[in-house]
Amino acid sequence: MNQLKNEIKEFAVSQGAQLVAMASAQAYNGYLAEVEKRLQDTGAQLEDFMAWPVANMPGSREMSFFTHLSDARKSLPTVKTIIILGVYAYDENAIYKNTRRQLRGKTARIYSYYPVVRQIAEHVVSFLEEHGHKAIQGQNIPLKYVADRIGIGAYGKNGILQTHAYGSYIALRNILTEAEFEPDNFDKPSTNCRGCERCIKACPTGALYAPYKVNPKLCINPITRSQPYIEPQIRSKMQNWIHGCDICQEVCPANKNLICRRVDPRVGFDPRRHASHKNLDGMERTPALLELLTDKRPELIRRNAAIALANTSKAGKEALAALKEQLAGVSSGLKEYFTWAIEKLEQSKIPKGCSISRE
Ligand code: B12
Ligand code: SF4
Ligand code: SF4
Repeated sequence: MNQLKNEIKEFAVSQGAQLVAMASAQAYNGYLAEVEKRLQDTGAQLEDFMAWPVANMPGSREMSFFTHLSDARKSLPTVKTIIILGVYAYDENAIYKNTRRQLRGKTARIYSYYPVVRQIAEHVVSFLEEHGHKAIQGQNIPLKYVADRIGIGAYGKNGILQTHAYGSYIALRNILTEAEFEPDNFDKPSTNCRGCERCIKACPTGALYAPYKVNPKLCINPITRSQPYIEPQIRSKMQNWIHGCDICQEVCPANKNLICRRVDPRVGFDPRRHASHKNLDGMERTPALLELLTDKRPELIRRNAAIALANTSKAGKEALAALKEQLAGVSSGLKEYFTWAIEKLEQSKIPKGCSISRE
């Protein structure tokens, strides 16, 4: 089996994985206790976590998703080994300097690489099956928690797994298999986290409410991807993020000296295979805000683009004209955001010290 283990690792690397590690399948009870505490602290519900209920799972609706994650046997009852894959996601498209002055929206770096790590995982599953071992792939376990325990990396205070070679920009995925492999026994790495708490200070909405802890109700990531209504005071804090948010990773010194990789051709998104990307439609490559406002895009993206324009310091006349042009045709749901964005941009044009007459 050791030879097959090495072959699988070599195969995953040949397919583009930077990290491959194996752990024995077990239940993660410490994880569940922490989730319960998180739910109590924040009053968050399943939707806030971008999670989904799991049918027939005992316990509350909120816990069903996490209970499912907490034990790999709930996804594959005969599982013996968990294989974790990691793909480095900081590429040449991810250089976002000064985008708040450039009518350009930002998308979370790791999301572009979910389709990449998923495709590699699918190939590894086929490889295992060809060798007679049942396997499935997905996000069936608490990936950071398991990766931290087996020593692929360690938690930062921003709540994200950090690695020495790739910082925190690593897209993770698991394979569960009936094949029994010797678990990897890495030395626990010293953490990259310097404890500076820049991540906590920089989080614009206060979503990082304590070291390691995220309130999903305030996190820009789920807000841009789902939330039906965004309060005006949160809109102003969203900067120009239109799908996800990387602020707590951008400010982190552990990510400062990363060398960006070449873009993997598989980052092109596939809506049939990854539900959370159904709104992107190739946006990672052309996140120009004015184009995202148009009715060629889903409502959620148009809403986020309007908010991002309002938060873009040099948006100016061009943005105002585009928002006004679209305003007449937008749905009643979108109208509020477009009107808010227009007002915010018009206000920002008024020189300081002037007052507005409302007559
Ligand atoms: C639910 C979820 C979310 C929720 C909740 C986030 C959260 N931090 O819990 C929301 C929607 C907000 C979210 C946001 C994001 N997510 Co998310 N998310 C998940 C998901 C599905 C489960 C995570 C989970 O179990 N959360 C529950 C909490 C309780 O678990 P935990 O964060 O591991 O908490 C542990 C620590 O707090 C630790 N702990 C507590 N106290 C202490 C003290 C010390 C000293 C230490 C060391 C540890 C520690 O114990 C807890 C229990 O184990 C995973 C996929 C998966 N199946 O694993 C992706 C996942 C974690 N997300 C991911 C990403 C990329 C993001 C975003 C960066 C996306 C973006 N750019 O917009 C943001 C980051 C926000 C942040 N700062 O965490 C990646 C992370 C990759 C990585 N390198 O770590 C994952 C693994 C998905 C993937 N396939 O790669 N996410
Ligand atoms: S910003 Fe500082 S405290 Fe936060 S994760 Fe990075 S090193 Fe740790
Ligand atoms: S992803 Fe953005 S909003 Fe969410 S915790 Fe990090 S900095 Fe805060």
